[in-house]
Amino acid sequence: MLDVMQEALMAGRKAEVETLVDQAIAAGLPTRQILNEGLIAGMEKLGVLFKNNEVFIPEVLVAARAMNAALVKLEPLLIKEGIEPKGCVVIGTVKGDLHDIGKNLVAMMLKGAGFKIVDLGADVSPDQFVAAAKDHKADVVALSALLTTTMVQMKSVIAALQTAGVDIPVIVGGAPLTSEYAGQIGAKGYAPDAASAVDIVHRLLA
Ligand code: B1M
Repeated sequence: MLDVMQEALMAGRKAEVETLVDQAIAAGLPTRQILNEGLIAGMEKLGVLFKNNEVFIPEVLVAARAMNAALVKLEPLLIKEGIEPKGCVVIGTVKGDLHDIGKNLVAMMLKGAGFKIVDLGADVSPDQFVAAAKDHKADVVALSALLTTTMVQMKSVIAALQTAGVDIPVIVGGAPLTSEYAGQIGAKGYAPDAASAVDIVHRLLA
C-alpha cells in the first residue's frame, strides 16, 4: 500500500494519495510509518528525479500539493499524541524560500508534542519573525530553509531578534543546513529532521 502511495504522490494524484492515507489509517498502520515510508520516501524519490532533470517544477509542485493534503489528514493523529501546551514556538520558512513541506511537518510534530505553534508560512521576513515572537511571547523561534541561497537569511533573523531585544533561542533546519553552520550563525540548535526538532525544543525549554 505504501509503495502505491509513493507512486501516487510522485505523480501528484492528490485524491488518490488522500484515499490511500485514509486506507492506511483505517488498516491500523502507525502514523510514523505512513509518513516516513509512504509520503517522505515518495518526496525523496521525486527529489532525485528533480535533481537529475527527469521531472520539472510543475510535477514537483503537484506532488507537493498532494503531500500537503496528506499531511492535513495525518495532523490530528500527530496532535493526538500531545498532552498540554509546553511552550510557544514561532516557525516559518525564511525570506525568499517557498519550500514549506518540511516546515509544515516540523510544526505538526511540535504540535503533536504539545507545543503551541505560530506558523508564519513561507517567505517570512526577519521583521515578521520578530513581531510574531513579541506578540505571542514565544519561547523558541524555528527557522526552515531549503535553498543554499536562502539559508543565509537565518543569520538576519537572529540579528533582528537580538537588535529587538528578543532573547529567546533560535533553532534551524532544512536540507542544506549543518550543525556547524547553525553554530556559526548563533543558532541554539540544529535539527536534521522533524523528530529531532521536537527533541531540541524539549531540551531547550527543560
Ligand atoms: Co525545490 N529545491 N526549488 N521546490 N525542491 C530543492 C530543495 C532542491 C534540493 C532540489 C534539487 O535540486 N535536488 C533544490 C535546492 C538546491 C540548493 O539550494 N541546495 C531546489 C531548487 C533549486 C528549487 C528552485 C530554485 C527551482 C527553480 O526554480 N529552478 C525553486 C526555488 C523556489 C523558492 O523557494 N524561491 C524550487 C521550487 C520548488 C517547488 C515550489 C516546485 C517545490 C516546493 C513546494 C512546497 O514546499 N510547497 C519544491 C520541492 C518540493 C523540492 C524538493 C523536491 C522536495 C522538498 C521537500 O518538500 N522535501 C527538494 C528536493 C529534496 O529535498 N530532495 C527541492 C520533503 C520534506 C519533508 O523534507 O523539506 O528537507 P525537507 O524537511 C525535512 C528536514 O530538512 C527538516 O525536517 C523535515 C522533515 O524531516 N527540516 C527542519 C526542514 N525544515 C526544518 C526546520 C526546523 C527543523 C527541521 O526547524 C528548526
